[in-house]
Amino acid sequence: MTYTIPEHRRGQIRRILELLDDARSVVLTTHLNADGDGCGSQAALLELLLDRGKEGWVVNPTPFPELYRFLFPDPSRILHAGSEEALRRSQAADLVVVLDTAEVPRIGRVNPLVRGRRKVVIDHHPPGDRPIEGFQLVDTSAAAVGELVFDILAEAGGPWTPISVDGLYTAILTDTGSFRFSNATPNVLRVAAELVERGASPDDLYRRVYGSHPMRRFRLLRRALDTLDTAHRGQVAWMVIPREAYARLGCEPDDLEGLVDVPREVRGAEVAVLFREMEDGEVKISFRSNGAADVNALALRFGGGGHVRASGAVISGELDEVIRDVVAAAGELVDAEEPAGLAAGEPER
Ligand SMILES: [Mn+2]
Repeated sequence: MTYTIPEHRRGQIRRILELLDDARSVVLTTHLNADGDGCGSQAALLELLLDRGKEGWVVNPTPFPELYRFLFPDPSRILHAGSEEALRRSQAADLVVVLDTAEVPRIGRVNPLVRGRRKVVIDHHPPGDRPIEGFQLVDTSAAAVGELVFDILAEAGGPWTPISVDGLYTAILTDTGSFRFSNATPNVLRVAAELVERGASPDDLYRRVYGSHPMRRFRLLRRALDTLDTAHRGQVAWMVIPREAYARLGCEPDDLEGLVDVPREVRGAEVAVLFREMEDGEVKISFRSNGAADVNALALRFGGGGHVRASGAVISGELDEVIRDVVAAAGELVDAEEPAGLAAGEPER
C-alpha cells in the first residue's frame, strides 16, 4: 500500500490494536444521533473484530439511523441501548470503544451501561471538559474518525471487505461534506483513494447517502426556505426548521442532514446557522463557518461545542428570542474575526 500511517499517531494506533487483540467481547458506541462517521466507523471496526474471532456489538445512545443500516447486513449486531441484551453485553464486554466523541454527556444513556469497563476513545473533536476515561486517540488533524479507524485496519492488514471499505468511505464522505470542507486534507484524500482501490464505489455511496432522500425532506425544505435570512451585511445567514411542518410531514432527524449547508451557501455568509424548534421548548442549533470565524467558541457560549468550523448547541427559550441572541452573537464573532480573516488571506511571502 502506498499510504503510510501518519507518524504522530502510529504509536497510539498500535496500542489500540493490542487492546482490541486482548479483548474477547467489545461494545462499540458513538454520540447521540449517530452520523455517518460514527456508524461507518462502527461497521468497519466490527468487521475487524469479527475477522479476529471476537464478539462485537453496537450500542448507541439513540436509535441507529435508517440511513446507515445498509452498512450492517447483520442487524442483530445492533442493540437498543434500553434493552436487556444491551445491558448484558455491555456488562460482559471487556472493552468499550467510544467513537466520534470523548465527552461523557454525548454518550447519554450508554454511560451507565459501560461504567467501570476498560475503554478506548477514538475522536477528532477538540477536547471538552467532561472527558471519558480510557485510552485516548484524539487527533483533531483527522477529518473523520473513519480516517483513524482506517489507520487501525491498515496497521492490522485489513480486513478490506465490502462492509469495511464502504463504512470507512461513508465516514469520510459525510464528515468532509463530500470532500468540500477545509478538512478534505491530502491525507484523507489518500485514504479515500485507498478505499476506492479496495472496492468502495463513490457514485453508489453518494447516491445511498445523499441522493435518495424521501419526498418529505423536500416538502420540509420548501417550508424552511421561507425562513432563510441574513444579517450583519449578509455575513450571518440562517434558516429555521419549522416545528409544525417537521411534525406534520413525519420527519426524522436524518431528514435534516446537510440542511445547514443551505444558509452556508448564501454568497458572503461567514457563519451559517440552522435553528430547529424542538417539542420541549428547546431550540437545537447547528453552526457552520465558511472562514476564520470559530463556531466552536460560539457554540461554547451557548453551552454546546464541536469543531472550529462545525458545531452545535441546544438552548431553552422562545424561538424568536433564541434567533435574536444567536444571530447577534454570531455577528459579534464575525466582526471580531474580520481583521484576522483578512490578515490570514494575505500571502505570507
Ligand atoms: Mn466525526
